[in-house]
Amino acid sequence: MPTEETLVLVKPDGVARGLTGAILARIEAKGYALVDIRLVEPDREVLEKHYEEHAGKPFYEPLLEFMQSGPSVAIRLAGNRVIEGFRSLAGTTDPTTAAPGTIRGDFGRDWGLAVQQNLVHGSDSPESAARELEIWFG
Ligand code: DAT
Ligand code: MG
Repeated sequence: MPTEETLVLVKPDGVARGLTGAILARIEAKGYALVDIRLVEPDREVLEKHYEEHAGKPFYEPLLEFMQSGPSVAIRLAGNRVIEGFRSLAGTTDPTTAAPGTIRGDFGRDWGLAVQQNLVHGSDSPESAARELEIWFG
């Protein structure tokens, strides 16, 4: 089976809080391979494509605003079952209730802001991964 790839983002809160290294350490300790990594400052058009499934939801506009509040780190990550594996490392969406031991569970919480600032993004399926890697890495 060919090695799978996924898109990981360390979101603006993760970069601003100086957690990029701690997050990368967990990814590397798990044994996944960094294929490409770059600091990005996406414009609205990129974010509209990335989050198209959420267009029209109540958190959509605040989410796009938050994602433009500072740089993110985009990572092309490879490994066997890496899509599922990184989602497991990240923890569930709401950082308040994400399990301890996960990135979101250990480093994230609800800051009382309009959008959950949950530190990382990981693609949720092979189709999403292919689509999102094209958006962020071309
Ligand atoms: P995930 O990032 O776990 O794949 P998602 O794709 O459902 O979650 O949502 C994308 C992002 O949008 C998520 O990381 C944080 C934000 N978000 C999702 N649901 C939310 C909600 N109910 N309130 C505020 N922000 C939300
Ligand atoms: Mg998602």
